[in-house]
Amino acid sequence: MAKLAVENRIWDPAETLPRDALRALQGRRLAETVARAAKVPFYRDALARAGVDPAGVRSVDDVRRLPFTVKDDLRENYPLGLLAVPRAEIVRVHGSSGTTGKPTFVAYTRNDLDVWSGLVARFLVAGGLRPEHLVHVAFGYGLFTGGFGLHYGIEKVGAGVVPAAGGNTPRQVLLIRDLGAEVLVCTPSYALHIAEVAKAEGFLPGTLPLRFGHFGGEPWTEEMRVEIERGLGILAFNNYGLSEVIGPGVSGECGARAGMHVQEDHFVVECVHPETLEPVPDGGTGELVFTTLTKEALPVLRYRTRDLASLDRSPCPCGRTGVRMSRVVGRSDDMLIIRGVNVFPSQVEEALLRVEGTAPHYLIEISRPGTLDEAVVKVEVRPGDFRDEMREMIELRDRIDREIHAVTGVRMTVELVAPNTLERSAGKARRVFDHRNR
Ligand code: DLL
Repeated sequence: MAKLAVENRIWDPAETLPRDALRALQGRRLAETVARAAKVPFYRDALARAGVDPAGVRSVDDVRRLPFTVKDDLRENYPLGLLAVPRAEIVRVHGSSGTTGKPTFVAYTRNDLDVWSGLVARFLVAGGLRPEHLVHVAFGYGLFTGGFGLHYGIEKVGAGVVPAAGGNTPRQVLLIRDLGAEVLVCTPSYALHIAEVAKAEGFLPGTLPLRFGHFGGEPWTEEMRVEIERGLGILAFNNYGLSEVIGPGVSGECGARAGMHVQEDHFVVECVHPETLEPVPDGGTGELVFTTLTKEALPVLRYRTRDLASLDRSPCPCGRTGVRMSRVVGRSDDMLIIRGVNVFPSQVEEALLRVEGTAPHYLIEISRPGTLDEAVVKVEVRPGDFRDEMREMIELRDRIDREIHAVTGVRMTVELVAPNTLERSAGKARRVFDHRNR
């Protein structure tokens, strides 16, 4: 069995519920959730179509009879059509990228926020956070659930927060050093970048006050963990979540760092084959599907995450009983995460369609030359619009640049190419080349 890297403290006794008690609790909460969801016209219809009588849902095994929810369902019910409470009960709204220009929104009641901060507190404490620590949060604060989600979890533990938000890395290093933060919270790629900048500023690994790091929001590897730990002289922990389900806090690592415990008293997790939607046996890789058990404002039934991972139900030395999910090893759709921001190729296409003079031929190349992602969009100019004049071409490029930024929230390098120069494919066009070595 894996050794624990930190002293094993448990924030909430519910994390160690025996499996049979946990299943019973899940069954009760699932019945409540389905009853609540049935008040939403979208779910009322979906349940009726699936032949599910909400009153007949009793055990957690009934989850398999429920209809699936996908990101487009949220989009089609834009902005908040899946709300299960009166609008007046909303105390917070967050959002994430949709497959096109519009984001998908999620909402929280007072109780949802309380549950959420408790879930974040659990994984932070499992990974070494103590009330006496100061935590440097370098996630964006805004519609993204990372900044505020972690912020309130840290406060719940009673630790201090430095809400640094993203950007200006030398200043981040200065704040960490001068305020003496023991814990760093951000995306794993940004942690690597902070390590790189700290080194360039003359800090030897381990000379910053940092001791622990909690990273998530994008995929990363064990190799990256080793690099971050060496570069910053810390222990690094992985945590996972998605806005549609709640945000960060769906699962997180304990001191064993052998998978992320899913907070099963609040979410039912399934691992299914992405095409047949049939269950994948434990240990096999499939798409994770979550059903919320306690969310009031926006309960979701069988949300298809598109994240590919596996589940491990073997006992953990930390005593937590929640099933462990592996790292996310891929996606069953084409969503990209560029510098922590979720981006769909269809968004880039939508931006290009807004600009006259571009042909529908483009490709996106993503790489990580240093520690940060870089995206280059190559766009073919339509034959009639191809000019020798530099000024016009620069204007066109700048317009595309602005539209892509407006739709995706990410700055990409736009390269205009001459008509008919991008390779045509006989079948499905390959638009994305991801050279990042994850
Ligand atoms: O990224 C929530 C979050 C914020 C989690 C901060 C952890 C820390 P979304 O913006 O909705 O929410 O993006 C969700 O990000 O479906 C995964 O593809 C990816 N993702 C999140 N955490 C991890 C992780 C937040 N630890 C999408 N490893 C998810 C791999 C992750 N991928």
